[in-house]
Amino acid sequence: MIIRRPGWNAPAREITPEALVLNRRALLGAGAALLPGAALAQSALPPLAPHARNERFPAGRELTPEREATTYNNFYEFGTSKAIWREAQRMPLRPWRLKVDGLIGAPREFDVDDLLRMMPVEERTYRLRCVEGWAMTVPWSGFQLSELLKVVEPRANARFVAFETANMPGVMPGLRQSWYPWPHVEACTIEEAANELTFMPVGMYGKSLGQSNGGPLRVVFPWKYGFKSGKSVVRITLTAERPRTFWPTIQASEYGFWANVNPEVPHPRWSQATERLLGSGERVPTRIFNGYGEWVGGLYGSLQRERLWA
Ligand SMILES: Nc1nc2c(c(=O)[nH]1)N[C@H]1C(S)=C(S)[C@@H](COP(=O)(O)O)O[C@H]1N2
Ligand SMILES: [Mo]
Repeated sequence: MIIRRPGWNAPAREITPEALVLNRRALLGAGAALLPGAALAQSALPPLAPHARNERFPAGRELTPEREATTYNNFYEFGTSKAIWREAQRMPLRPWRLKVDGLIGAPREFDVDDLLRMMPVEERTYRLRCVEGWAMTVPWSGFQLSELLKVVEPRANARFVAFETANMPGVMPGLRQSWYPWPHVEACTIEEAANELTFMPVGMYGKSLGQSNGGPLRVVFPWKYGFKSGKSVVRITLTAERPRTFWPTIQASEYGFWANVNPEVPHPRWSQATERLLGSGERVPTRIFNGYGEWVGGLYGSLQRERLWA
């Protein structure tokens, strides 16, 4: 039985796109493409199972053209330019395992495809604001992190959640830049992790998540600057102490732990008052918490002495 709740629409895509089915067959038949280490091209990724669209978090702006969102990226493991999408195709997306460890019932390891069968996958459109001043609006497919937390049973003393990115020196030329503190780890509090906005995308625009946007599995915090939204996650660790994270280690005065979006708090080298939309190039005002204050504003009442906005 289908129960319709307000804000929920019929499944966005009930029909498997034909091209994906055909590509998958070709891939399974070809065999060679499945040799260990062979990258799965975006077009050959397993199609996403049909899932519902959750419209409780209206984006209030047009979707960024898919082409822009998938070819203009920050993914320093592949280099510091925005044009890493071709290079990133070399990262194999299967097999992919996610470890969850630290202060939980017992350490767990999930195959990403098993995880997708376990988790309630849905589509949500979020705005994403990079600290550099550009922004995009993307229909992600994924699951709420809180659903995974329920499964792994956090212990009472777990206060932080860290997300670690894959470390694949063979295909990630950026790792040779040894002055960066690899692997990429960013973290949040357990309250932020449990918030209903914290999402683990496995797809975008109705397709499996490709390499350049952090496939096969990433995290997104739509109310924080984009550098908190770690890509290609292989490990989630619950801790009692605040973990040492990537960007604050590089430059704490510019990129802090909290990184909540605030147009009134400039970056030391530029204003954060406006943002440039990928695609149209239009400049629009930036909103506090990137417009998500209704859901997350309450998380910070007792933290006023922290540097919440950098
Ligand atoms: N592992 C990893 N995750 C990362 C980054 C990175 O360099 N490495 N860049 C971050 C930054 S600065 C931004 S703005 C977003 C960009 O996500 P997108 O390329 O999907 O738009 O990813 C974030 N996640
Ligand atoms: Mo960013």
